[in-house]
Amino acid sequence: MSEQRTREYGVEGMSCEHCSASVREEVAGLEGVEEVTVDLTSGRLEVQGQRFSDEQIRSAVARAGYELAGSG
Ligand SMILES: [Cu+2]
Repeated sequence: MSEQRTREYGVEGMSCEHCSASVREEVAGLEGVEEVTVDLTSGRLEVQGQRFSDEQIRSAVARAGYELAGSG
């Protein structure tokens, strides 16, 4: 059974479009992720898809070189 979900995260440290593009690419490459929206100004990351976990998102954001807000 496929369960569609939408989750929002905050990303710290993005300062330009290159940053947000890196984050978007890494997260979009995750299995189960279908749509990724990154708002550079607010640092908001919105992910739509199926069966992705917060931990996967955290790792993908880290690979891009950034951190989820409030992850400490
Ligand atoms: Cu940048």
